[in-house]
Amino acid sequence: MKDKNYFLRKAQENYPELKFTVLTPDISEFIASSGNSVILDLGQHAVGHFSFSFDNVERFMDAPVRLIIRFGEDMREINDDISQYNGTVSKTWLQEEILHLDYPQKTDMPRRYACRYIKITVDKTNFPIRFFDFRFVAQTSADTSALMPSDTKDTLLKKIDCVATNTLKECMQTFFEDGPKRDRRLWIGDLRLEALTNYYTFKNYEIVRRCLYLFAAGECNSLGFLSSFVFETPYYKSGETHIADYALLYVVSVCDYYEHTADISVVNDLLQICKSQLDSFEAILDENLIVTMQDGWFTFIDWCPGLEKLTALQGVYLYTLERFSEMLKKIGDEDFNKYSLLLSQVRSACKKHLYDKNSNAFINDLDNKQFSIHSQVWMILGGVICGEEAKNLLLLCLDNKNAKQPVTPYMHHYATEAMMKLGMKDTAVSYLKKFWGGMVELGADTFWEAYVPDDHDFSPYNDRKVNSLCHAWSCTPSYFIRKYGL
Ligand code: RAM
Repeated sequence: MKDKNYFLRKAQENYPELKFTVLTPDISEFIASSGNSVILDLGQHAVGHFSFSFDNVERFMDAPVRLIIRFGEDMREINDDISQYNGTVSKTWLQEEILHLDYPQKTDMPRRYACRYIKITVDKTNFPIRFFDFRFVAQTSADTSALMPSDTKDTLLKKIDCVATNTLKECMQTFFEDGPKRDRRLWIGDLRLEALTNYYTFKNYEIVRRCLYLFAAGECNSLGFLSSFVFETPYYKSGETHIADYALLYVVSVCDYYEHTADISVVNDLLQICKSQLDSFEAILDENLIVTMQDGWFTFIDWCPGLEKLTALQGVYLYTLERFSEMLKKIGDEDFNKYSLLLSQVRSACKKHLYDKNSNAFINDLDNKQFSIHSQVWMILGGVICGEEAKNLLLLCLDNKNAKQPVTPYMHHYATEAMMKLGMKDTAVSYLKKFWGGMVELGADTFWEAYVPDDHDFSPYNDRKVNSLCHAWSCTPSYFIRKYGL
């Protein structure tokens, strides 16, 4: 019987092995008095546990010491004043601890951190103390010894590829995390892009299976859509958020898995869930075959403020229907005709109801006449227009400063994918170099959750300090570079 227990058992069978590496920072010891601080540099982004020792110098400690230890993914996080925090997500994600230690000892800090820099501030000690034996035990389930270098000859692409694979490596823990600093959980949208990049890099199929099963075990909402995220610690719990586009992208993730493994047993386990996601979506189409927005869920698409999302969501639906029908055809499933017929009907409906013939673009009343890159990209990925017509529209919107712009590497991924789909390889390469290369120029050693070239303080959560600087969905340059031999 394929119930929650079955799926959780399968998820457990595919538990990936974590690999540990001991890192030592650039500084091996220092002596400090009250008010002194030191910044350790691990030389690379790392996810794991920190330990250190300290001892008396001349005078024997006669009172506890009070230390403030800050972990930063970059130097801005080390130097930020975190007493001023205005974010919409919990301040507790900021990585800082206050420790009181009663006597000289080796201290193993119990929590896991994501950082490159560690700042130790001695807030109070009665006498100078000496710190030494700094160790950071880094962990990942990615097997870096199995990673082949990319074949690209282009220096910037080579660099981008390294940063991208590093980002993926850091997010590969006991499942694909969205960000090892925040939210440290498994989200469908992130999973889809991590798995895709993983097929061309670390090739860890086990972790993909685990993630697919973890979602299958989750609870659907009243409309029938899967949870958009799951926790596994301290015990399994599927999230209460249901994102329409993520429910669809779960189906795409299963199709990707089949494309890269031909593993029919996993597909058979998950096929009914995939069908139910598409059928639940079909149930909320109006008489014109256009989706109707529902209470109790939200549509993601991108963190772009003020974005109207209906057209883009409809594009995700088409994209999913196409991928799913292709897979059903390959596996000889009897429902192939049903979904492929729906695909062509919905495509025609989108051209009729979402496209504006005067402006030759997907601008419509359902999205309050908003012109966005998001809508154009998803309608192209959904196959509503193609060839020269699609190329012209894509170039037009990319060039239009008034069009709503992507703010996450997630949405930039799908824009790049649209270019590749239309055979615009050169445009895609320049786009990729400009966007992801921009982060490299700013010193990124992992790619960020959000990046707006004109606004380095942009945050989806109203405070940059809580942005994740090593974020799963930004790892896809390695997918493009390796798949298309860039
Ligand atoms: C944030 C995370 C995650 C994303 C969701 C929608 O909480 O950044 O990566 O998938 O939003």
